[in-house]
Amino acid sequence: MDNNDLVKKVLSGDKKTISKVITLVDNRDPTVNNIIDKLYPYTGRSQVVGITGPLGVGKSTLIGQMIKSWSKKGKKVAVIAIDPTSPFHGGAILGDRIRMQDCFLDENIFIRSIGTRGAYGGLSKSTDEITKVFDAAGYDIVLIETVGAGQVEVDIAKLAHTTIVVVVPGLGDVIQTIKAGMFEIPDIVVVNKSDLAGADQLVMDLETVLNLSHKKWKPPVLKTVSLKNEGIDDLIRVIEKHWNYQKEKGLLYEKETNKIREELLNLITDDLKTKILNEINKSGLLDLYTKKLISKEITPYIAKDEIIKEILKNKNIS
Ligand SMILES: Nc1nc2c(ncn2[C@@H]2O[C@H](COP(=O)(O)OP(=O)(O)O)[C@@H](O)[C@H]2O)c(=O)[nH]1
Ligand SMILES: [Mg+2]
Repeated sequence: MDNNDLVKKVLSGDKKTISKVITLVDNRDPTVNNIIDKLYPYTGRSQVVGITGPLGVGKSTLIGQMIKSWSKKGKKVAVIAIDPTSPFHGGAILGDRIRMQDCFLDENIFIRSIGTRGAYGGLSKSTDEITKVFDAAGYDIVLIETVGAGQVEVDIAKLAHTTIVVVVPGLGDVIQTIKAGMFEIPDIVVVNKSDLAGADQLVMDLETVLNLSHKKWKPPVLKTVSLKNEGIDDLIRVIEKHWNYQKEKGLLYEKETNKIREELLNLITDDLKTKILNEINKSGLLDLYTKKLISKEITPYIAKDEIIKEILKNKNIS
């Protein structure tokens, strides 16, 4: 199958082909650039929702309920799980938790796990490109599950139109964490496992803290019990509300502009880096200057300047 056939099949929503293209993206196959370019004109319709939070707070369980609910409403939903421990991974672990098999058989739903190998930059690039594949294939919503941890969270918040942070009662000092740096990340905060003690207090504390945020949209705090499918419909309503809010205020356009500009810059700098490294390898200068450095014939910064000057001299880097 050539790229044109692949693209046609993705656009028609063919799950097998979508899966194949995602594998190409995940493996950073060189044909991907051309496929993404061909899909690009058909993107821009999906709502991208990031779901993040510590391991074990119930993100996957929550997502399992959300996608069932959406599917009943006729929405097409894709899930990208960037989580090595996600129950979406294999057959065996799925069984007793939630009947995820239902979801695999559901025409409206596509679940895909991707590895966390590679640098963060690489991870967010793959995630973004997989999102584009689902977007072009006609999925209304693309959910991205990540285990909350510093930079990944920030990257996903940049990618997503709506970012949901999931917390649970009794999990250390959630309030401090939110204050410390996650302040600007959530658009919605979910207190899952609200069947456990301390949920109401946590909701109140979170509301107090989040009210101090300078964001125009004050992140609502919602209680859920994902095991019992409680609070899910409210959550889905709020996600839709946030989408409409952003559209009405022109915030989607602003977000998209910033995102595209940053992506373009990343593509350029990645490519330039590769090309310059190739030039350096071809030139043999690295070996030469390493020797000079060892014999103290030269110093590091001067060596660096000389190599760059030499590489860029009369070079039409292409
Ligand atoms: N008590 C309680 N347990 C839950 C709830 N939601 C999920 N769990 C349990 O929490 C554990 C972790 O769930 P999982 O969805 O894998 O969490 P993730 O790591 O955030 O994706 C599982 O044993 C779930 O059954 C809930 O609402 N209440
Ligand atoms: Mg999970």
